[in-house]
Amino acid sequence: MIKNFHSPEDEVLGTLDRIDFVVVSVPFVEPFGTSVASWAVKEALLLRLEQDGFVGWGECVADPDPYYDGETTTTARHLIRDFLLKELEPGRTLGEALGRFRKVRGNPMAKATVENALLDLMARRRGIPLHELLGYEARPVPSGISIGIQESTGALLAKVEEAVDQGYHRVKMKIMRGKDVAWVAAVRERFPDIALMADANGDYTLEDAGHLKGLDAFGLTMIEQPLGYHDIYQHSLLQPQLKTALCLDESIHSLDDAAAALGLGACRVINIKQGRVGGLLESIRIARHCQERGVPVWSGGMDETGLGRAVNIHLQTVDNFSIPGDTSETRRYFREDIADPPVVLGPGGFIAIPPGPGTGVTLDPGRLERYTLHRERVR
Ligand code: OSB
Ligand code: MG
Repeated sequence: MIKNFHSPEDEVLGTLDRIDFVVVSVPFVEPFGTSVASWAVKEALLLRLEQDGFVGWGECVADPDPYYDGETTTTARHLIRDFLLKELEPGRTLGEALGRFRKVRGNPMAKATVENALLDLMARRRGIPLHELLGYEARPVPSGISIGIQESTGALLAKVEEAVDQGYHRVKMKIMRGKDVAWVAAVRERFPDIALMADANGDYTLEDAGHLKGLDAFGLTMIEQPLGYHDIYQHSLLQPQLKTALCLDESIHSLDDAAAALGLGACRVINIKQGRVGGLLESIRIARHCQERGVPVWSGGMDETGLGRAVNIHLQTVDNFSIPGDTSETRRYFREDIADPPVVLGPGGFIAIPPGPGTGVTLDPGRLERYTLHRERVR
């Protein structure tokens, strides 16, 4: 924590001169699949806020479909345009404005988009990096890779080998019914010492507890979201039956959810996707709550473009982000991304914080134009 820092929540909002939505569709190098769905392109809603010649951007983590979470790029655009932007009255502090978002039920991804863009704008106005605006010192960020569902164990092993050779600090493999215990066993046999974890994206039920116990043999750092995508209670019944730590992803939308999960003993780790929990400030509150209870957190990813990826990197300067997250190199996802600089693994497999004010990334106008599906000027 930086000493004597001035909380962005106390900053008074001015008039936004211009507000735009840009929906982009950027092709992935290869499709990314979970137990639920597979995505061949990254479609993302971007929010652009302009004030006094400064520009702040926010990337919404919602997909165009409701296959990870109920929010979509379209519902987020509706919520932002028709309900959230009007709370940004000049003269209110950021904290007050975000407090007003509370009356809009749910929709944390839409809320995070606005918050992210405002914080980027504020940091750029002050000429400081986003992590400094949040109150945290720069530090190298550990890397982690999330490998989607593969066609065969051979294909999976090739992907894991590539990740290990590149120096990733931990490997996450997606699992699903029919591609689980034997697949984890195959990876563990070939790579006995790597930090390895499995993410089921909610593919199992409590009745599978006996089967999931089979994963205890492989020294996984954790199993992510084995049960229902909104569930906390059943995870609290599963956790005591397993040696391996459970980690919740989809079930955590707020500090209240995180507190319920810890209170019930539903998990021993939390994956914080800042977009899924309503933004960076709520993420920090969750990280603190977990830290006070000895529970580590890590930063998840939503296959973001370079913009959202940079936000996740800044977030990982916050205390208690003590486990490598899902932050991997840009070139895994995109042949051509809309933002510069790309994320690359530096010495020791660490990732540097993009230098400069705000998120530290800039959007390339030509590439942004090329991948734009839709533009809407709100003001
Ligand atoms: O469950 O963490 C997940 C991607 C899309 C939707 C859900 C998830 C993921 C990932 C990829 O695991 C994380 C990333 O590489 O950004
Ligand atoms: Mg997950």
